[in-house]
Amino acid sequence: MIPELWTCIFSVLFYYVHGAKLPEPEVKIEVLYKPFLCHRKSKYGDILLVHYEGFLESNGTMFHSSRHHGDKNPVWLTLGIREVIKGWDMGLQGMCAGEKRKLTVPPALAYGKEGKGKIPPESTLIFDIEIIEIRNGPRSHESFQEMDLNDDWKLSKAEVKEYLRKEFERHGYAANDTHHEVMVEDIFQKEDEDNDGFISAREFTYKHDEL
Ligand SMILES: [Ca+2]
Ligand SMILES: [Ca+2]
Repeated sequence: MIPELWTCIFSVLFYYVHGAKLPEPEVKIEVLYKPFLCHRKSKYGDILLVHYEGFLESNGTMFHSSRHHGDKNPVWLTLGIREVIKGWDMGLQGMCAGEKRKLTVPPALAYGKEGKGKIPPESTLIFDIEIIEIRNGPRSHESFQEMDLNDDWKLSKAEVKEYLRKEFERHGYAANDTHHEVMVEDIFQKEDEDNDGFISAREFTYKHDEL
């Protein structure tokens, strides 16, 4: 068969496989301030200290400000485990301490059809968020042993995925295979420094991105 025809068939197949899907909802990210010095960037599993203001896109109403409401302290959160809305898990990655971002979060990545408290159903939300501090998530010897199910002193992708599934359940969220696989790939890309397909105890314990 002539190559052009193959290309044509492939394009048609590609259209049917990918074109039929609804577009994934996205967070719009605007960087308002980026510090000159950045020793490390936020990633899945990090613990972040943030100050934020949240607004309704529809009429500009501020529904929360961590600086003015409650105890007026910044808030701690763990990134990437759905402790916060999806829009934050997606929009707060790769940030430096001191960086400020404006996130525009569609309802599907925020409080959806239900809304919550002062937030009406189907609201697009706008957040001004400043990261005050970034800390490593738990990287103790104990948590490594807990993850290393077959005790071979290295973590396979299956073991990390199983750990994520348990963590999600522990926090009261339904397990999500596709989401976990994306997270596992992201984790291995950053942690498996010698690319052997496993995270060794050494790779797990020592943080090189802070040097
Ligand atoms: Ca293992
Ligand atoms: Ca490795």
